[in-house]
Amino acid sequence: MPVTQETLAANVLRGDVRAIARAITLVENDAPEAPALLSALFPQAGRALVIGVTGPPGAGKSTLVDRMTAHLRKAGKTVGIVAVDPTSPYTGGAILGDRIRMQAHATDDGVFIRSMATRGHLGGLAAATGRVLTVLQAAGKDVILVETVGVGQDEVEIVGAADVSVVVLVPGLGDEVQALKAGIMEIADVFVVNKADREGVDRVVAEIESMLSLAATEDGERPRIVQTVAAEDQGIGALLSAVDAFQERAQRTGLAARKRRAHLRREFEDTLRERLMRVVRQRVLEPGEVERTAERLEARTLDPFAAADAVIERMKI
Ligand SMILES: Nc1nc2c(ncn2[C@@H]2O[C@H](COP(=O)(O)OP(=O)(O)OP(=O)(O)O)[C@@H](O)[C@H]2O)c(=O)[nH]1
Ligand SMILES: [Mg+2]
Repeated sequence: MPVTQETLAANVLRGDVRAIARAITLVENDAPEAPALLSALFPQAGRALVIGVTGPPGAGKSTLVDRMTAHLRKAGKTVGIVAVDPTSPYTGGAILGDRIRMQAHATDDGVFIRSMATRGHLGGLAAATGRVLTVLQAAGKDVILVETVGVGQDEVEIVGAADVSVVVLVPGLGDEVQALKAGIMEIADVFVVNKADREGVDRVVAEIESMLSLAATEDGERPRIVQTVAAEDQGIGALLSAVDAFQERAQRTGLAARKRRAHLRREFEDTLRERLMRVVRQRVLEPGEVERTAERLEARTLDPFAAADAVIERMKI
């Protein structure tokens, strides 16, 4: 018997693992069934606490996520994990590594783990991640952990869209802290200095502190800096406390609501842009028109503004 969309949505809402996996595949690939499915799930989403975890490659993000999951499970919380993996598509070594590391949770129905490739998403990676989060939220997960490598703008954006953004650094990065500053430092709600069993922890902490002392904050509160040894399960409780403390404060000050609204506005705008382009491709552009336009642009007999305006003109809007 074929599973109807309604049954699929109902099964996701029940938290059925196979239904969640199937639904994520549909929305990630922007399948024809995706819009109806998301419409059914969206009203039930929005209750989970979304924690973004980012940082340089190899900082220990997956190990941290794994340990945070164990702690959250002990506290009776259900957990969704989304690892946005740059070693796409689908066969990267890092995914395999994450899988093995997180195998401890593989038989636990209260944990759902999913890796996402970073390329090949219609409308972009951030939009695809948003859709995947909607599924996991509707499935009733209490906490969703999103891991990305903080190197690309997309990945930074995804973590910035979480309720709480955790930036993971490690000793011995040196100038990298400087390099990372522009992108991920400013989205940090909580800093983690992982691999605190290594030399140079104090220096990294001092660097973060001096950087934070220069930054203006809305309510005078600065992001907390937590030291962890993820591999030894040290500092995880303190990290989760810092996350909770941030979220409590954010809810009190209204920052949490503002963050969520800004994120949803973006999600709407991204989706609209993507849908508009699709309509234009299907109904307005003639076969080969884009190529012909490119040729005229190259010959400088047409400019991009005029070309775009001409298309809009034909849409009669
Ligand atoms: N010494 C030490 N090693 C750690 C610690 N935490 C993680 N590691 C090790 O660091 C390596 C990388 O850990 P991962 O958790 O895969 O790091 P990641 O940031 O997820 O890596 P990517 O996803 O590939 O960017 C592994 O060999 C871990 O065992 C720690 O606190 N101390
Ligand atoms: Mg990882």
